[in-house]
Amino acid sequence: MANARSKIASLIGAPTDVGASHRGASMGPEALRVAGLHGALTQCGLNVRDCGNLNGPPNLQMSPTDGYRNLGPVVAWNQTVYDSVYRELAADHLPILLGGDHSLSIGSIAAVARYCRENHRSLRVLWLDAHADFNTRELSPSGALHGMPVACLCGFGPPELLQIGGQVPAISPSCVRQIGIRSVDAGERRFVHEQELEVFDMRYIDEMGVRSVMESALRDMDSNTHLHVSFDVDCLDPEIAPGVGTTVPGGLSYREAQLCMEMIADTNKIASLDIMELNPALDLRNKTATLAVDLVESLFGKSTLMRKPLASTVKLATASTTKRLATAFSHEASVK
Ligand SMILES: [Mn+2]
Repeated sequence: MANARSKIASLIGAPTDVGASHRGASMGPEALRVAGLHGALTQCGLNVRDCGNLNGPPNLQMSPTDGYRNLGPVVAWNQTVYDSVYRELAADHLPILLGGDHSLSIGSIAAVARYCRENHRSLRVLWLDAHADFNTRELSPSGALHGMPVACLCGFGPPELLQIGGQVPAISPSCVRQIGIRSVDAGERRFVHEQELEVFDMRYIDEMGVRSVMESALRDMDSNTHLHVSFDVDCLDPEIAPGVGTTVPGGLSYREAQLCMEMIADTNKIASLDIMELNPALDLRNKTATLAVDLVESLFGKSTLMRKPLASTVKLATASTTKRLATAFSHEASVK
């Protein structure tokens, strides 16, 4: 199977914030481009193709109807995202969705799920986020759909959104691993437990460290696994990533996020990606976009690793660690 770095990566801009509670994420795709995403991915060895931006209805900031805000526009945008992501997957490309608010991952992951069903691939979704995004209209005070995408993908939400991928539910909670979570309200927490979502929250990361968390989150994948990463920039600590609509203190540090991305890269299985919730209206001189691009480079194999392979380290390491070290050492030349 071809690894990520020999593929065509398709950048798909989805400039909208119809699912968000604050405006501004609609400018995310352009900020990522300005921060040099195309060139950075090219440096990582990907053959990058920018598909431009998708079109959809404007954000009229309607007040919630039947518990959902802007439902019609959110459905229209997700349908467009779904079609576009599916088209790129079917062409054997690696789609990279540039959000846009996180509700658009419904369309993106529904497309990935369909592609996996049709090609007999198993799916693993890594959901990097401060929030579980597992709200329903009964649980959500705002009705903003960017708080509901994981629930929708798992079959809980408005039928118009659930049916986008042609199968309800689009995915099972068992293929999801959530990382960086630190803001979940009581009702949502109960629902996450009920549905047995696997969540590695910040407390768990504090206690166990990123390495152990990522080893668990990436466990049990094989050569048939399609790894999708849904990267909500608000998983990062607001001190380093202020440009998001819903900042929550206590997020991933720069080093923690780098290790997380590098360990994903080491699996060589990433086959689709969402970069979501970047809000340039709240950013400082495009700092958060630049950081997001930096982390995406690591996600596709750029490593800051300096150490040389020590015989004793390799001897003590487990088989999987040895493989990871070997992969990491092969990128030594690209140290920045
Ligand atoms: Mn999110």
